Amino acid sequence: MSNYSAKNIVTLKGLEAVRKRPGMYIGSTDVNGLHHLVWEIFDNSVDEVLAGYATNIKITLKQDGSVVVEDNGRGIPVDKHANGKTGVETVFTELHAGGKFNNEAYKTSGGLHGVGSSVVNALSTRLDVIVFRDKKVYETKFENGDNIIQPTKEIGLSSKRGTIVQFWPNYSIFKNAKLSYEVICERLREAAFLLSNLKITVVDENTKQKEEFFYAEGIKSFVSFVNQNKTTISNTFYTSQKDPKTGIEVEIGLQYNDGYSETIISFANNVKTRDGGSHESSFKLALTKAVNDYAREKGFLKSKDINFEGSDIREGLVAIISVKVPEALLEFVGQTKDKLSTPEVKKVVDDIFQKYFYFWLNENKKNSEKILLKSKQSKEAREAARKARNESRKAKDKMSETKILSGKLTPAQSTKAHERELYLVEGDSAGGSAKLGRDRRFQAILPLKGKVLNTEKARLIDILKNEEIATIINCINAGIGSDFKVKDSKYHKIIIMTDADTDGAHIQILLLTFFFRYMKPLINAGMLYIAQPPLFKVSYSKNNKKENIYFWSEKELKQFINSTNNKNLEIQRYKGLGEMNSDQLWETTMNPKTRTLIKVTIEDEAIIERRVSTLMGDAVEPRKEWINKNVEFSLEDNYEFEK
Ligand code: TSJ
Repeated sequence: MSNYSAKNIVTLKGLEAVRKRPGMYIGSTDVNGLHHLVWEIFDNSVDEVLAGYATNIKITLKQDGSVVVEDNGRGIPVDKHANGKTGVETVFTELHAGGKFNNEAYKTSGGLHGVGSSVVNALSTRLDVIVFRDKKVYETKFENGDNIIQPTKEIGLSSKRGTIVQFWPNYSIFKNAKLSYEVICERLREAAFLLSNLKITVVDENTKQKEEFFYAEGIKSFVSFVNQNKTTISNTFYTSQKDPKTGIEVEIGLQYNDGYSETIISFANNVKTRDGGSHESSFKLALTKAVNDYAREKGFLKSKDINFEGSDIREGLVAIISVKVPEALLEFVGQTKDKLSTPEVKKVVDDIFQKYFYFWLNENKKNSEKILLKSKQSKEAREAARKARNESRKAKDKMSETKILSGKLTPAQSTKAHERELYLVEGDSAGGSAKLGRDRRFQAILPLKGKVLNTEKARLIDILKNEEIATIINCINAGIGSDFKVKDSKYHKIIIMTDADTDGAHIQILLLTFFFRYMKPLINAGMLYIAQPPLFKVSYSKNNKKENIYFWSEKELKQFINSTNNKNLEIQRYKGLGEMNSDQLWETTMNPKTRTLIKVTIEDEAIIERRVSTLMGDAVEPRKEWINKNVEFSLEDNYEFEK
């Protein structure tokens, strides 16, 4: 570790540039951008952990909307530099003043992280720093970024070490955004899995919640966490190795459950690689090779049998892959720099994983037997599903497509997929209103009768037999599962429209489960939406004319009632879409000019994976209970899948 010095600090632009175009630095000014501020500060403490000087990090959400991040590291340097500023002042007022503030061997961040603490300062109305260092306590305060209202000064003595940063996000930049304790916990829990010697505490003073994350077994604990509510069929395989030639470190944990989905979560230098990359693809190939080799060696696959495909071996797999790549070799690609492209990683992962996993298979006979059996069943199911699909394709060729869908889909007139929207509507009566109310030029309606199949506990072959699901697949016409091609989708928006009640939420969850499992690229492309029908209608007379006004939450309704002098209000609470006539449905829920749609996004794969399997794998009761507890039937401008 070299010493901190002013030479390493490069000044590029003033903080004004950040305030002018915040999105350039933190991605957006919505709730994600707001959370970026927290990650940015937190990552600096993580660097201190990686450098070997800190073991604890604590994050506190204060009642006034500010955030406190503290660690027990060496404390940000407070000595003065050539520019006349102290270390702390430099860090927070000069853009890209990072230099040697980052761990030299490993860049901890890719993508949007690592833009610098000064960006956080630029986007905060206030920021206070307290440094405990060399038995002294130093304080520095900033206002609106550049304005140093309290230059670094000694304020006392202490034997403690560490840094405390408190910042007040500028909420006039992050309009309406609110920090989420849950989102912060999810991200920090993940950090604790990746850094097994780190203890992270999260406190929310608004709700008096508190959580501590410490996982001595790191990635092994991560695997157990994802599998927590599932029935596992193997022990956890775990290895952590370093390749001496390249300096690349590989850590892999995996365990099988009795389900059918695969969850692979990968990281490069502690940054999640959502789009995978060389470490993930190499892992998959190595897994396929190891299992096939083992199956041949043990005579489980005979010479006449063809090999398992990779997907056969990945049913029910939970795997976490973490690689650490020396900065000189580190390369990311893709629009969001979420994909590792370092080619050297391939051989290293392949060599290490194949070798150690093959050992493990040999040493854990009971586990390997189950894995082989499961792979065999997957292979058979895959072959059967292919057959069924071919048959249904043949059947479809015989009948005209319109005939299959007759009486179900009401198509749109436009021939251009990018203009078309598909409404999946709960129930026939609402479907009728939607048909009458829609704009026939670009909106298609598919009414869903009764309950949608729970796709979590079924194999693809049975899912294809389900009429509702088969119709949806047919309408979208872009394949399913590994065959799904988002570019072939016949619609650019798929909109789920259900009643705002428990049953509606249930249907939503079943549909989301289906899309999550079998058409994930559609969600990733931002093409899946949830319609928001209003909860209340208020009618009143104005100049002898009857007027209707709609509300999406009780709060809005109450505000309106309190603000109006009109005493003759007729309030109706909508219990379902069926209570609206077609005009009302168009006006409130379907007209692109006036409607509110919620885009479905996948925020955190591990959490969703766990939640989907917990909720969907179990009986109906826990699911209903969860919906009642967690689904709020009100307007949300940033709905996430897990909501
Ligand atoms: F960057 C930041 F200001 F946002 C921030 C930095 C926020 C928080 C909560 C903690 C930190 C931070 C920085 N914790 N620990 C450090 N360590 C250093 O900056 C440091 C200390 C000593 C030396 C040295 O060479 O003596 C070098 C560094 C980088």
